[in-house]
Amino acid sequence: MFTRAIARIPGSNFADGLTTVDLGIPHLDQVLEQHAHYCDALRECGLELTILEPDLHHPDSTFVEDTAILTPKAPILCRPGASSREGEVAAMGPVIERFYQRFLTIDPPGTVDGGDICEAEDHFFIGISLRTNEGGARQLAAHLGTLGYTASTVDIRRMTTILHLKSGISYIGDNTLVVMDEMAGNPQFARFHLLRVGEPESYAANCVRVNDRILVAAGFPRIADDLAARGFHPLVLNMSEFQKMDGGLSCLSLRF
Ligand code: CIR
Repeated sequence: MFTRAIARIPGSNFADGLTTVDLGIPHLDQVLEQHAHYCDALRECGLELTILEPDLHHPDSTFVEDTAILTPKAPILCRPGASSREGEVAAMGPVIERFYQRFLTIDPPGTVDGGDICEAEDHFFIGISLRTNEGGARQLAAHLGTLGYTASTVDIRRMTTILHLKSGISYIGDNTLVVMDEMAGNPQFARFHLLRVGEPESYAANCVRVNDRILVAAGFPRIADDLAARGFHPLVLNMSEFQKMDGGLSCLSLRF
């Protein structure tokens, strides 16, 4: 059960952030509207929100998930792989300190983006990507080990279709992983029930279980139907403007 979440309102320079996709320039009014709906959805799931003001020094800072990993036992502050995003962590530290007594860190030259970390009960999959390097993954696995969790790595560096591990897999509870077809054969995922997402809907592989609901991106009816057929309760949200900047549902909040 989650009780809280942290989100940050997108800044007026949101469109200056990083992106690898060619889906056009986000429209600020729609960005803000979609973000507000996202926050409402988290409240509907029963969460108390801490909403941070826009940070104009960091156009990508609305993607707060990349700055920290909030485990039930302790938070770990990340060290983003993109230099333009490094300062986001310093701004998040004091916010996290309101809720936890201590935090662990990732030290240079290690890098870890929170979007590369997929928690499945007491096990953490750590994506090695263009953002999370092997040194960062080793530090993170060691921290998780001291907290009593297990961890393993999933190398996605050769995949051109996803930025972060969690763009391609989501753990949604009930021993179930939503996974892009391209990754479904990974033996590490064999012990889970797999809900496979085909190429036309692969963006929707990034979905988020929040208590008794699952946030799912709008426009991908097949995955929403599959989830409903398996007894999950999808809550569908328009993410078009965040998708233009490589962002998915999970990136917009830290849930704990
Ligand atoms: C970036 O490239 O860093 C941002 N434009 C998107 C970050 C998305 N975060 C995530 O998937 N966890």
